[in-house]
Amino acid sequence: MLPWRGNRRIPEVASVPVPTQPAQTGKPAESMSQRFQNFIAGQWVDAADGRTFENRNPARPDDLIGLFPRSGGLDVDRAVASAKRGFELWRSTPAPERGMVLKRAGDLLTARKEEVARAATREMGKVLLETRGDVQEGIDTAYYAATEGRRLFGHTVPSELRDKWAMTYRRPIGVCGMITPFNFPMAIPTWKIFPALVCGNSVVFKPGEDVPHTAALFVEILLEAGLPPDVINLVHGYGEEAGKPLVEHPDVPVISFTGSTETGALIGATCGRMHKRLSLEMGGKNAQIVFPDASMELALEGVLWGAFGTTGQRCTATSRLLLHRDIADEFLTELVGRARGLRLGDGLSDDTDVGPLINEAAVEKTLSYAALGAETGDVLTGGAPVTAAEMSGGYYFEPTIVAGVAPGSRLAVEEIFGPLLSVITFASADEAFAINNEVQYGLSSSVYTTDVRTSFRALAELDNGITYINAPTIGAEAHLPFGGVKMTGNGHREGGWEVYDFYSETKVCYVDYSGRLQRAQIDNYDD
Ligand code: UN1
Repeated sequence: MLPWRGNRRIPEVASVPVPTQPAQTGKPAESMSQRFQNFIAGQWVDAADGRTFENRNPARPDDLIGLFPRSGGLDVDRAVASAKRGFELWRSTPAPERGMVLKRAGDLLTARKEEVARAATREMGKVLLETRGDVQEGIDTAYYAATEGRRLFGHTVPSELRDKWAMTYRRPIGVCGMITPFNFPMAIPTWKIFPALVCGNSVVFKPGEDVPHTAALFVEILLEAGLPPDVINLVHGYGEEAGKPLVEHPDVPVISFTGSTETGALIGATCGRMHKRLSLEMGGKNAQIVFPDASMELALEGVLWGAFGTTGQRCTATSRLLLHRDIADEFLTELVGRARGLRLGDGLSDDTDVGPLINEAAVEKTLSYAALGAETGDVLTGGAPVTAAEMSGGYYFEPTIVAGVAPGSRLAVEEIFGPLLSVITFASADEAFAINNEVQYGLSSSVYTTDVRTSFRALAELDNGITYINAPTIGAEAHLPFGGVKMTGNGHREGGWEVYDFYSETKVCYVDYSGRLQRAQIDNYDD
């Protein structure tokens, strides 16, 4: 059993069914064939050309969750036109009032937490304990953003001239295009959409094609909370067909994307050419570093959770374990035993520790890295997909640990996004920190030690946006800035207080009440 399950069992809500037909007014129109729709210009509508794609449960692919619109450029055009109208309305709504809508969204998410968590697990596979946490992250983000409606501080500073006032305030920017991944189907959309909304922007939301149902529930909740319809538009579909026209649309000045570094580079090129404001959250190759003075129990629990929680599908997942050579053998023996004890299964089942991967392509990718591990290292456990008939054809992969990985080799530097942990040994803090830093990514890092000097050296020297001491590489809190350095990001942060800068434009205001021409940067006091 995984350490994160602990003793504190959350009582199951008795068989809450995942609705295929949300109950509120303004609901997506769905037929008996579970057909979902886009939300554009205040209406639930099909894709312009009527095409659809299937959304299936990765734990049992014969479970068809529904058909969703396979949108294209025309749908995006309509959504952007609507969002432009919404922007005009929303920008003039007082920010505290905008905040109240988010407060109600937080309340509704709280009331529907179990239902949304179940829908999310059904479509993307991670265990219920985790999708509940995912929804909770959205709730926390809602309440933080709601109160920000009463702050959104500008600055008032002294002017260098007499009888002159100088200050700044924040203005909304316009239509924001939000492109989100599958792994946090509620938290990540809320990280982007709530701050954008409280700042007065409108939104076109293109969720990951593996998690459209959670996105539909989210939009439904926003509408029920009182968000005016044109302010939020939902366009389902694939990145190349629906995401690309959104990124390229001239009336969308802001893009926020979470996903692969490869796709982020393409988006970055377009946004650079079109002078768009862009926030990128991309790959990671996060390391947990364990020193001999650490609590071994704590470090073992940390790496199990960091590497195999969410089936390794977090940008913050622990993908490398850096072990001091003096403790490596003992630590690995214990770790392998515990990894073998993890129970794979449907995330909706109470007995499951690790759910399936998101799809077949993810299984193949993880398998190719496991094969590389067999060639170049030592596969201590796992290494193969689980195809047993009793697993309902789900996309399961054994938790895999590869030891003897050479620093700089592909297993040591490439993002896998699956349950595969590469183990590297080191002899000194200098060496460990250098190995941590030698990858192109820089999201999170974790150091297990009881030495205060090693701890503070790590905080200073590790090239990551987030460093944990005695905690795993995953688990960032919603009210602190989230993001990474190097190829993980492009300098922006989500969450916390910093994200409000991204979603607002600074207006500088000078008011001269001297009644005469005063010239800045010129000595006015002696004339
Ligand atoms: C991600 O993996 O894309 O810090 C986000 C964490 C979570 C968020 C992860 N709160 O692991």
